[in-house]
Amino acid sequence: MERFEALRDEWLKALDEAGTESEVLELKGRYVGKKRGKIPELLQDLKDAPPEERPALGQAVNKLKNEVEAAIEGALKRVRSARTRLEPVDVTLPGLSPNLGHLHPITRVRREIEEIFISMGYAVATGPEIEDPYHNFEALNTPADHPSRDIQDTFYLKNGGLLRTQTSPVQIRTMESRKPPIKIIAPGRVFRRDDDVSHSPMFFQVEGLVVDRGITMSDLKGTLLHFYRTLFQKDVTIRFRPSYFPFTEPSAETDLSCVICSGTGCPVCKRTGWLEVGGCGMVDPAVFGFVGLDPDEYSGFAFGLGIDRMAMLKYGIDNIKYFYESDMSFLEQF
Ligand code: 2U9
Repeated sequence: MERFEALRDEWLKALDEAGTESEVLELKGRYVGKKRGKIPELLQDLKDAPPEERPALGQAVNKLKNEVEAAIEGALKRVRSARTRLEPVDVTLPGLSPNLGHLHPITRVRREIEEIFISMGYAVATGPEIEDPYHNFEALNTPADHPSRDIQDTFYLKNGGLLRTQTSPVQIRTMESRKPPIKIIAPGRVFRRDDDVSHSPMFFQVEGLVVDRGITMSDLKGTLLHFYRTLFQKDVTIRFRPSYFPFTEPSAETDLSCVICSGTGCPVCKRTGWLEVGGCGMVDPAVFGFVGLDPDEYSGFAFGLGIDRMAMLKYGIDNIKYFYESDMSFLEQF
């Protein structure tokens, strides 16, 4: 027993005097280490003690073991906190750079588009993604038997609502609540029952609306030309092809001279030199009727384009689905 007490005093003193973590760990190995540690050795020696003394000796060794282990823990805490306090930090070492991520390519292109229109004096308007048939169709002069209202094209909700198929209802809501002059773009998510390499059931659109006295189709063409030149940073041209939309009259498809081959013909423009990039037209007088504006006093132009399509052309991407798969090896390239 006396021998144990002498060992304990000696060991606790040594631990108390240890100044570094490696010294403490070295003592730990020497006292309680599984291989050749002093305490495991003492436990081994118990086998040679007379049987009647073994229980008392065993208890004493265990007590010693507990005390030494507590002293080791205490010593480790002491040297570790001393180290944090005393060791200088080299502030010139390169830090760990956190992976911050970045904006999604669709968000980037949407913001670029917004900036271009803001610089032309437009306000950015938003509205609900769940709409009612009146704002999504009726007020846009799209009667109940129009094919775009078909169950095959539109996601209808059980409560009679629907997922907006275009952002035009935002413009209807703006005209319901404000008088002209109106000059807005409505960017946002839209939904259609469509699914192939260039169509996703959910995609992003920007529509624009300008309503005032004396607005003409040449205002529309000049606006779109400036917009496409700024977005693609290229001396592109546009052409209007006659088309039909229920909410515009006259209506046109906008073709853009191919941003890849500049009009000489390539696989992206299917060798036509032109890319179909959106639709546009003069606001149909019937639409003004729905929002209580006098078509004899006011005229307006409107246009629509797909943000996904712009991003695909800008970055040379051939499948719209890449934007929505959250595949890091794709997204990290932007
Ligand atoms: C109001 C009146 C008129 C918005 C317009 C288009 C033509 C159009 C689509 C082209 C393909 C968008 O990317 S796309 O899915 N859009 O062709 N949109 S005119 O006309 C309006 C909008 C609101 C009150």
